[in-house]
Amino acid sequence: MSDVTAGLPDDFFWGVATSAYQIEGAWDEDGRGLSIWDTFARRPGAVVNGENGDVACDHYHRMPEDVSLIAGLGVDKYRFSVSWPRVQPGGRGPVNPRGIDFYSRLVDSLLEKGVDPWLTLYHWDLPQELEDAGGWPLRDTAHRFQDYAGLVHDALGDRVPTWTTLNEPWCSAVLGYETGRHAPGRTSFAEAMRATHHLLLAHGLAAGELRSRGVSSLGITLNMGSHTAASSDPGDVDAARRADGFGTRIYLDPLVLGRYPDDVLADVAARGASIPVADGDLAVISTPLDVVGVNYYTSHVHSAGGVVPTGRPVTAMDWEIVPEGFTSLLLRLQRDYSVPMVITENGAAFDDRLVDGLVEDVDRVAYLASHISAVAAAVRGGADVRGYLAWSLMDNFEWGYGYGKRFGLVWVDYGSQERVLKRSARWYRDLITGGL
Ligand code: IFM
Repeated sequence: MSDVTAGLPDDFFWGVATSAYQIEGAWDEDGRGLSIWDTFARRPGAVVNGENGDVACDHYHRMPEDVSLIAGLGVDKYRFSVSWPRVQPGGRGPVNPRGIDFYSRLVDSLLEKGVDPWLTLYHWDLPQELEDAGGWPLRDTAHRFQDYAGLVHDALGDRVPTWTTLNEPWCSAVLGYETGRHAPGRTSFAEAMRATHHLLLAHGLAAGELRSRGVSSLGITLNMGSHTAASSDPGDVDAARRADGFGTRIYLDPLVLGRYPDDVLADVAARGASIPVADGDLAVISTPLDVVGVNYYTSHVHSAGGVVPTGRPVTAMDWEIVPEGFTSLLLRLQRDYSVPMVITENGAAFDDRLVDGLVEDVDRVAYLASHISAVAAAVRGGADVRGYLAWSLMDNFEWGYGYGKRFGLVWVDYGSQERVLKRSARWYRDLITGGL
């Protein structure tokens, strides 16, 4: 066994991940409705170079060859997301048969090639009509999500074993409604807090819906990192506490422990906002989970004045490379929440170059090796981590950064839509199939 994976159990699984808006394209085909990202990306200045997901990796049309690519990597699982406006265009009403058919064919193709489909219901592409009605700050959106979960399950529940409700609700709530850097681009802390609660409620309602239909592998995916104080100065310690509170505990405490953390509620109130909890919500939100999906990219050191750079090497996103923060995060999650975990995303953007048909992305190989080692160290230390899914299968639309940031194991030529395995893809395949 490779040193990188030392201590991982024999049934540890491997995969790759993507999301609908980042790869599919076909934004106006086969009855797809508009999503908040279609609208936001057209807002001047919202995305670098004015780029958008209209075409992206054209995966909607190239799905069969992409499934062959996935299977060729030797992975056990492929995590994809369903585009809500593709299968239920306005976010209400009946299913769009042509939209759901795409996912049905995708699932069948994966199963034919021996790859387990892992379905995420929501990776940030809210139907625009629901945003126009109030978006995530509106409680009704959570009920619309429950209905949508049922529609997707009606069509795919017989073939998809693993279901994730939401991907990274922090991004939906905070980047979407507080900082305005993601769709829908609103800038209100109070709305972000309402959105946070309604996203969690949406998760709980959908989880209950799926559970009642017999789904036995159910979870939510959160983006998290380790937060440490730059010094023992009380201002620094409090900054780290707040970052952890708003980044991790505001989600996992209600999800796993059935309550919001008191210190976070006090922080929210101090900023003149509130979390609109109605009777019974916390019981819904804490519907038991089979798995918590962990998305890890970096960790932060905090001072009273903000995040403190530590001088470590960074990725093309300017994110510090901190594998040991990954180990400590997983051990802490095990200690505080004790739920099975899967790494649903981990990876890095670097300034890759295609030279003579090759992409020698040795920095990505080093990143992946050090982070998989970090997971293995956490497992040896007692963390219950069941699998690892690399972000991402292929280069794709990196939200506000457009196509300039490449996270893929596979290079995408956006002109010709040619796919080229990077060195990291070959390395990952060899790791999984025992060649390393
Ligand atoms: O590309 C994103 C993905 O959509 C969600 N998690 C983080 C990735 C890298 O920024």
